[in-house]
Amino acid sequence: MEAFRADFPILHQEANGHPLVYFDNAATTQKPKAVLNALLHYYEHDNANVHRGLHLLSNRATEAFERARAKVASYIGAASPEEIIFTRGTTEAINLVAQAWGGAFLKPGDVILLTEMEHHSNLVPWQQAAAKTGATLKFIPLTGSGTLDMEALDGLLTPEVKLLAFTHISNFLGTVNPAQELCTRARAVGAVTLVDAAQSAGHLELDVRALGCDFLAFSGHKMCAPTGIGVLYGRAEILDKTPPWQGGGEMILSVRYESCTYKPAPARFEAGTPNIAGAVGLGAAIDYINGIGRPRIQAHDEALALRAFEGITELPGYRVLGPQSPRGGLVSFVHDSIHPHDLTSFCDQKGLALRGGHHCNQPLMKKLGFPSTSRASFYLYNTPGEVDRMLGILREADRFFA
Ligand code: 7TS
Repeated sequence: MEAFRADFPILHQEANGHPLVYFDNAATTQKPKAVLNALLHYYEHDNANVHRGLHLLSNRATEAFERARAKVASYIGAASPEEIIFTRGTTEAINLVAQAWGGAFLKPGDVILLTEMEHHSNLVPWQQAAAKTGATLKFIPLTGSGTLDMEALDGLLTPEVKLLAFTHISNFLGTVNPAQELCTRARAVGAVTLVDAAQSAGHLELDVRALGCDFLAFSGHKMCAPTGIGVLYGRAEILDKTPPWQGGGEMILSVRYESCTYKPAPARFEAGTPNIAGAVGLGAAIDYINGIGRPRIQAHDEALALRAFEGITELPGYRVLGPQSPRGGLVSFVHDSIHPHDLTSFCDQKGLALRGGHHCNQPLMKKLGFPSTSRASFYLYNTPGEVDRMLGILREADRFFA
């Protein structure tokens, strides 16, 4: 995999006088030249607005935009490109579902079932939907090792549950949730399912039909694509009955002064000029990832996470949170006596980019009793040698702060 490092120009620099080690991939990944070139090519050759101009460039831009939609559809096994809605990212995709679907179908007495390990993006929109509709929030608890308590699910999955929304991989604990089983069991009580695939889409193979989910959301920037582009997959039957959430150009069939009629999905959910270049970049990112192969990326990321898990666990003073396996490509850890912010800053001084903070998981962080943690998250261009360098720096920090 080390050969792929050459595709990422940004990796080849020093940080604070040391070779950069970029371990903040759960926040955002770096972009390969293939994606940067696709953006440049689009702006140098094809740039125009989509779906409207009757001219050559507009037609080329529209074709590039729709080609990207088709690539996304096949990347996640959707039945057709009409099931793919372009959004700003995971956050906007979930807000779309919470406001448009939730606003239309949730009512007092209904239950929105989440898990205790959701990113704020898959929590706050549901708090808002609950406040507006009178629905109630409930949470699948965690076991001591940081996995979902699947036995508690039996009692929670009552007919009142109208929606189960859960993260595929926790961006805080690294836990991989049993997405297919969760969707099957939710469907058995008639609940709609939403999978937050922000931490899985760039790392492992996804097949929305095999998962059996109704909605799935992810962000391009966590899988080699630019920021500002993301995806909401919605099963055709459910999108057909979901009303729009934003109004504007491109989402209407005809408009009178007092009222209008809407286009079918996905246009109904894409009001205004979309992020055309972002979609083109996402298409290029998908080609790039497919060229390597997700099973290879997944095996690589998981091997780095395991190496880090075992290495950090053996260091004096440190503890890794979450289960050892199965685990996505990240580790969150704490030291007995060093504040995570001091530790993360110490690492930065050595050229190692970690994330320190609450990782947008404040309720769980509070429940577990930590102010924050340090997190290392890996991607296809990281190496075992970099993990070993991190272990050396963490050992140094233990001595430095003693
Ligand atoms: N869901 C999960 C599981 C995430 O990890 C993130 C971002 C989001 C949703 C939101 O994605 P966005 O692209 O819309 O912002 N996670 C992180 C992180 O772990 N550090 O920074 C952002």
